[in-house]
Amino acid sequence: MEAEYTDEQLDKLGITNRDYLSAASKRALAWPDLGNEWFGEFKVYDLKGDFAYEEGVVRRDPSALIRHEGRYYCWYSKSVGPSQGFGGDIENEKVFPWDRCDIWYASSEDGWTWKEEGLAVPRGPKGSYDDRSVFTVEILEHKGKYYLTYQTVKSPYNVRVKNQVGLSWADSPHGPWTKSEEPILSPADNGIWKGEEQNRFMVEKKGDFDSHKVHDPCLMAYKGKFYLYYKGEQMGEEITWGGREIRHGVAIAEDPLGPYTKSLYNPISNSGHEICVWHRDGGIAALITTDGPEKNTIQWSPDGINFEIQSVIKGAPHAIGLNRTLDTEIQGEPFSAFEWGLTHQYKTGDYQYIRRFEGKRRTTHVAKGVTVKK
Ligand code: AAL
Repeated sequence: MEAEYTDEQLDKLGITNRDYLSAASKRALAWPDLGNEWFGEFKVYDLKGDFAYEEGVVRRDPSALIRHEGRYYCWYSKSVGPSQGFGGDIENEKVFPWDRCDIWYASSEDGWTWKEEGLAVPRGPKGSYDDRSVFTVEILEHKGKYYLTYQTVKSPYNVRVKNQVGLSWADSPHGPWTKSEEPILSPADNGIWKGEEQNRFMVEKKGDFDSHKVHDPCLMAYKGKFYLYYKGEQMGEEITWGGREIRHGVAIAEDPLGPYTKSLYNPISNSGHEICVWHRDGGIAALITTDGPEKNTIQWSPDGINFEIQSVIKGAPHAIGLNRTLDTEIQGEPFSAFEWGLTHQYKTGDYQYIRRFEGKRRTTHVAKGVTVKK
């Protein structure tokens, strides 16, 4: 049976003739009736002090911002020197800018000039699960305690190495940090590599969406529990019609220290990259960037699990550290969660630095010199 469309629907979409609907018009008519509240654009700026670009140093993947005793705080991955990739002596070289990282932190009074406070969480001793790199950190402040979740790699950092997630906690943003003895999250164990060669595309079986790596952890207190959002990478990853196969999952715990159980609904996105999630209207909102057919969308779920697209944006700064001090859970327009925060940018393939983004809802498209009455 043909669907019935109203004249208003056709008029809004500018469709000429209801008897001659193109495939595109049929798709447009099936779209949900979404407003413009989640649509906006971003600008990115250089920062001052210790977040100004520094030759020879990698600072990347900034955490969310929290405020403590009148200052903003941010955690990030820090390493030094160039990366050599996988071609050489991986035992002694650095394969990626995020290899051989430790977690450092910085503070700022105004969000523009940053002071590096020092090391927060170092790599573990030789033989431990995090002996090679600790990186891509997020912060949760909950009931006067502080929780850092981050990626971990154990040596040797070869192409097929599995990445896990670690946790450290403290009573103050300044530490001292207590590390979990074991990782709190690991890749699914149901993929099977093909052959012995260090090749991540050769598999007998791909396994779950997170069979190779669990990345970009972000811990949220939600509905009396702890939701650990993360990015999965799959063994035998392919390039699809939407680009890389990257999806997000969530693991839930009763206590911030765990144990974390992966949701049976995983994966909870079919696209994305770095996790960027925030509380909104009793649910969880997510920015989905970089990879997959639904990249460059903002999505929202009423339950932290079932996400629907709310807007399609031009793109967004990468690896966003949201500003958790903004009161955007129920206040203001949804896009106001992006009023300002931190991101990183590639200066070169070897070196990244932390910058500031500002995001603004966009409602008009006008020529220079034209004023629009709102
Ligand atoms: C980022 C993140 C993770 C990856 C690497 C560093 O974009 O997805 O953190 O491991 O790249």
